[in-house]
Amino acid sequence: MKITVLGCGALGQIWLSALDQQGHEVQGWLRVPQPYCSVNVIDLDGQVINKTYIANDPLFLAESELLLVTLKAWQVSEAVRNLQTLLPQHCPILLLHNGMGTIDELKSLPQPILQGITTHAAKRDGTVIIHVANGITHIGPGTPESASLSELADTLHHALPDVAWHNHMASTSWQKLAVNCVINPLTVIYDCRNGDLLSYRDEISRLCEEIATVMEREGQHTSRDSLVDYVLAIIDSTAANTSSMLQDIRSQRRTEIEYITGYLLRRARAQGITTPENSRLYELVKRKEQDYERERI
Ligand code: KPL
Repeated sequence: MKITVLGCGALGQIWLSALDQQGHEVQGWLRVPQPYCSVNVIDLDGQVINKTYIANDPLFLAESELLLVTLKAWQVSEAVRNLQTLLPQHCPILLLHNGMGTIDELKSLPQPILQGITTHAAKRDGTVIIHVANGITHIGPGTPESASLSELADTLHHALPDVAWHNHMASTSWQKLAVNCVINPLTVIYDCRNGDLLSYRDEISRLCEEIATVMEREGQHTSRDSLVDYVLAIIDSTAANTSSMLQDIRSQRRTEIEYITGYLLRRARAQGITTPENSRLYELVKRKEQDYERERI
């Protein structure tokens, strides 16, 4: 397949090299236009992959059979809209990021949109991307036109396993949102690794209670206790991780809070539910973000 990967950060580089190794024709697309992009990845076996791919080629884009978007949630809408007119109308757009809300922003586009969530973990060490943990990528339809694209899961699975297709992504997306609403802001507030959150069980429980209430109203069958169990299991399996939000805060980058807790709060407001614990964390993360954004002005 001919595939354009929009966003050449850690996840983008891992996908570019995996798809290339599987024999797909790939190009990267960068915000600052340049004709080449470099991939510098240490894979799970410790093998170093150092390659250069073409980038930002509009002709390649016009022939692409998949646009894989690995940008941060807050970058997605604008970047995809900028490319949309160059992209064939039948070319699926697969969004792979934390949080929810981007599908609502893009659903008027003619291209079929797919939603994806991944548990692969990667970290940047200087100019090198280290693929630290294997994971599962869940994909499924984000708009009705993409419901028939399940074979894409097989194609992607051969490049970077595991990839699972879900006809209904809402349940998977909400579960992941719940995890990110708890782990990401708490690691920022306590400036700690995921595993250290085991000391804050009461807070986790209060957050999950609010999240479960919103999810139930959104038609997701869940409970505080099942969410707590799920979140604790993820804390345990990612104990050594520095959450993506804490990495963003430490590097003074914009976080995905608007698409994680922000999305939860918008749904809660629409349902007339109050969420004081989640609102408090939202405000605290926003304040940290604003502190360094103000310094830049
Ligand atoms: O998705 C994650 C993130 O850091 O964004 C978790 C699951 C919390 C793992 O670190």
